[in-house]
Amino acid sequence: MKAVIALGANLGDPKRQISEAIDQIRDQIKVTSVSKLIETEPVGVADKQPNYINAVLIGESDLRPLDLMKVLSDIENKMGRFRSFPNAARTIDIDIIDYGGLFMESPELTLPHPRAHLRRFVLAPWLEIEPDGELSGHGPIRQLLANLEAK
Ligand code: PH2
Ligand code: MG
Ligand code: MG
Repeated sequence: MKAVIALGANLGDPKRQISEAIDQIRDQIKVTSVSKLIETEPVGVADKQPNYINAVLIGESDLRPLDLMKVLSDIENKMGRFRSFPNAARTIDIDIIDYGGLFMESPELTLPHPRAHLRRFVLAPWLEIEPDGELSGHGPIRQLLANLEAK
């Protein structure tokens, strides 16, 4: 199944951490494309935070969703991710955006990512590597991005 995975970091050495996380993901699943690393302003955070580095990759995996999530959260933990409060600045964040078009809702994981359609920092790098990509339940990412630009 195709997995769309978003990465973000805004503490430490974000570019290095994003690259390191991508290498670690490559060790575990087949990665077929990786976007450029982009710098973005923090979105939806209450406190003052440094800018983020964001990227999106597309991979191929047959793991069950929660097993894929475990692979990714183990990488976050190994890289020193520390959870203080939601949306706190972080050394690395790895989110599953869409996984084979699956819909699921559990305390651990919601698919597709419930806020992805509103996040330029996810949609723009995704569009770069998959111009005809679609977010399940929301439609073409090109259109979703255009909706945001129009606001
Ligand atoms: N992640 C968040 C909250 N806000 N803003 C940007 N620019 N990039 C992110 O990755 C990001 C954010 C929560 O995961
Ligand atoms: Mg996130
Ligand atoms: Mg996350």
